[in-house]
Amino acid sequence: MIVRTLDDIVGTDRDVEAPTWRSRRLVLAKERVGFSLHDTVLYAGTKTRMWYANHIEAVYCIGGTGELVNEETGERHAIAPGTMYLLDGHEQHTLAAHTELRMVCVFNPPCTGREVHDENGVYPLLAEPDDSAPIPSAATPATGTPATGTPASAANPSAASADSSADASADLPAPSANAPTDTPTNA
Ligand code: 9YT
Repeated sequence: MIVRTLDDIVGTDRDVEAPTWRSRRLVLAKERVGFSLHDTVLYAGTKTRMWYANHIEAVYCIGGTGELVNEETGERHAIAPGTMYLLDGHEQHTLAAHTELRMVCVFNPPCTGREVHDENGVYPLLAEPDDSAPIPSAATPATGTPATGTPASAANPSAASADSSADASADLPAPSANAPTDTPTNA
C-alpha cells in the first residue's frame, strides 16, 4: 500500500508545470498499477488544446468552471465540479478555464512523469525501463513479504487491461501538425 499527500509531491519531479497548467502526479507508471492519477490545476483565463493520441484519459472536475470543446465535432460542454469527461476516442479537444480549474485525471497507459504536451497537444508514449517485468501482485510481492493464498490473476486484474491498452494504442492515428496547444489567453 502506498499513502501519499499533495504536500509530499509539491516541488518534486512529480509536480510538472506547463504554460497553462500544473499537474501533480500522485500515481505514475513506476507504481506499476496500469494507470496514473494526477491532480491538475488549469490556470484561470487560459485555453489548452490537447490530443491524447497515445492515451485514454478520464478527467473529473472538482473545482472551478470552464468549457470543453470537442474539436472534431464542435460540441461544447460546460465544466463545473461534479462533471467528468472521458476521452475514450482520443478526441482532439480544448479546455477553457473560466476560473481556475482543478481536475482529477486518470491516464491509461500510465504517464511516467516526464510527459508534457508536444506542439500538437500530444503526450509521447513513454515507458518505464522495466515495463516488460510483471506487475507486482499478491503472489509476487514487491516488498518481499510472503503472499498468503491469493492467486495472482484474482489479485491483479489490471495486468490484463494494461496489456489490452498497449494493443489499442498501436493503431492510433499519427498526430497532425496543425494543432497548437497550451496557449495562455490571459497573457
Ligand atoms: C485536464 C488536462 O488534461 N490537463 C492537462 C494536464 C494533464 N491532465 C496532466 O498531465 O495531468
